[in-house]
Amino acid sequence: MRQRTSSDLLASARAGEISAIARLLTCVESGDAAFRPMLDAIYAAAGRAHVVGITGVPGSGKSTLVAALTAKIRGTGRKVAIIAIDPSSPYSGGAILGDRVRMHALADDPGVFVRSMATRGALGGLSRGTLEAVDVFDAAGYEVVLIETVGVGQDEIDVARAAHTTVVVSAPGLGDDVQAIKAGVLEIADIHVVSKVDRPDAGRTIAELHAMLSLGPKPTRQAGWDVPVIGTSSEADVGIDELMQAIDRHWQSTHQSGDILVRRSQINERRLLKAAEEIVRDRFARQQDGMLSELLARLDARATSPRTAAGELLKAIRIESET
Ligand SMILES: Nc1nc2c(ncn2[C@@H]2O[C@H](COP(=O)(O)OP(=O)(O)OP(=O)(O)O)[C@@H](O)[C@H]2O)c(=O)[nH]1
Ligand SMILES: [Mg+2]
Repeated sequence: MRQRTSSDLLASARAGEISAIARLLTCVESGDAAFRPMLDAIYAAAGRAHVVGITGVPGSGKSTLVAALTAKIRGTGRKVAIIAIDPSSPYSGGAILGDRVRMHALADDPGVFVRSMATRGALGGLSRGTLEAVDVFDAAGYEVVLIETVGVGQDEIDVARAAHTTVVVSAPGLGDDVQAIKAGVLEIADIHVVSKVDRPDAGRTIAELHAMLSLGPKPTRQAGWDVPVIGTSSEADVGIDELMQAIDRHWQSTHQSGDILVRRSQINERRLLKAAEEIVRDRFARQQDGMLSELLARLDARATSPRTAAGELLKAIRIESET
């Protein structure tokens, strides 16, 4: 078979060919420099999708919610891509698994693509591959990209920095306090969800969250946007419509306020700096035997300082665009 060129692949992906999308994802994940022109083409073709981060503590019902939300969004005709970071359930091989009828319907839907990404970036949080996977889906015409991350440590902050809209999920019965109340997490939410409202203890969780929001500093993420608290039940199909509408409203609001331009620019700045950092790290790693060990010896002897040594190293390895 003829080797497909990158523009062939991209065209097939845009036409909705699943195998072409899968192939592009494999290329971006490989990180191989040979695919850089393809990445450039993908990036150039991206820029339309609404990237929504869904985060929350383990077991708060994120995956179930993502499945229910995806079904709703599909109902409006939009295509949905799901990226699950460190998933424990219930995704497999590009489809959503589950015993619920709704999820079965999604499993056979060509307008839904699920990608699990088990690895984290070397620099912590979301890996470069995650954001490049977002570009692939975006370029392939998926209108909505949902990124599910388990909210442990830095991840929820990281997903908020990569998404246009961030949904923080809390659930009743996972502890005494509203789990969202961790340093920095209240502020990153554009939308709060209290899931599992079919449970009797959900009312208390919602009340606690409202109390926290009224006590805490006003979220400064976007002026003119009141962060809603939405109760949902994926089991009983409660609040999912409302959540979809809030997500859509937030998207429109960022466009009306011009905030979308700021967010896009912030996302690009982080990506640029991370990419540069990665290139430098790569080069440093390859420099192990030569100058690096010599500089380390001088550092050990305190014959130079880290800052001066770094300057010498950077000068010597001459990082150029071919990296
Ligand atoms: N009662 C009730 N249970 C739910 C609901 N949504 C999810 N659950 C249950 O909560 C548990 C965790 O759901 P998941 O969707 O896997 O939660 P998660 O946040 O994705 O979990 P991790 O990915 O492991 O962090 C499962 O046993 C679900 O069946 C709901 O609306 N109501
Ligand atoms: Mg999950």
